[in-house]
Amino acid sequence: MNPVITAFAQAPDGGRGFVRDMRVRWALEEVEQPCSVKLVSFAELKAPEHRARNPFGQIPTYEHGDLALFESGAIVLHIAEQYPGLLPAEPLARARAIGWMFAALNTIEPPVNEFGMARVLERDQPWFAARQPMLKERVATRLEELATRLGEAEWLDGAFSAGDLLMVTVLRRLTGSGLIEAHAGLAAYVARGEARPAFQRAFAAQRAVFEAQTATG
Ligand code: GTB
Repeated sequence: MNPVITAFAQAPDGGRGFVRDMRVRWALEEVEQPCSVKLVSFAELKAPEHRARNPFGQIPTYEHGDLALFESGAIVLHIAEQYPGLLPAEPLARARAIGWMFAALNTIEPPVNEFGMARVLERDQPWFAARQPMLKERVATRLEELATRLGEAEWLDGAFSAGDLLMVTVLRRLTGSGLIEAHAGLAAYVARGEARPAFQRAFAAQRAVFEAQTATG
């Protein structure tokens, strides 16, 4: 049996691959493992059946055999540990790659998420405009630091790893904001990630959900 992952039945991002099922789909494509996708409506997310998979009523989740997992980072780490291709075998390089996974999720994603969610959910608030420069500055600071570390390198630490996979998915969320575009090295890094055949396959699969949903209204 293939693993089963969950994704939104109605993509809120217009099929741009910004939702967190994308990182799980991409990881599975990198290690060439097929999966089944269970689409969940917003109402179903908060129903007991889905809360048994994820107590917070969110996607993505991952079920395979006796294992049920939530949290996209934990799922990607599990996939990377199960199959070769996403983590170096050498222990120290492996530890550093896992460190980059945490950096993507714990250091870069929080300000990126706060900035993105404000633009989606808080536009009508009287304090929206006043808060934007602060949120933008927090993201810009982290991007500057990340760009400095990446320098001219292709990936964050040697060969492409699950750390790069997560970092690229986090940075993609900023597409069109001007923040990534301000750093040619980071923009090229994201483009390299997006050019990977596994990314392209994962992107097409999540995009197909959006297109099917658009076709049926
Ligand atoms: N820490 C968890 C993880 O990494 O798995 C966070 C999971 C999470 O935030 N899931 C979101 C969700 O299920 C979808 S990805 N939200 C429903 C809810 O909380 O009720 C977040 C997301 C949403 C929308 C866009 N977008 O429109 O661009 C991008 C990302």
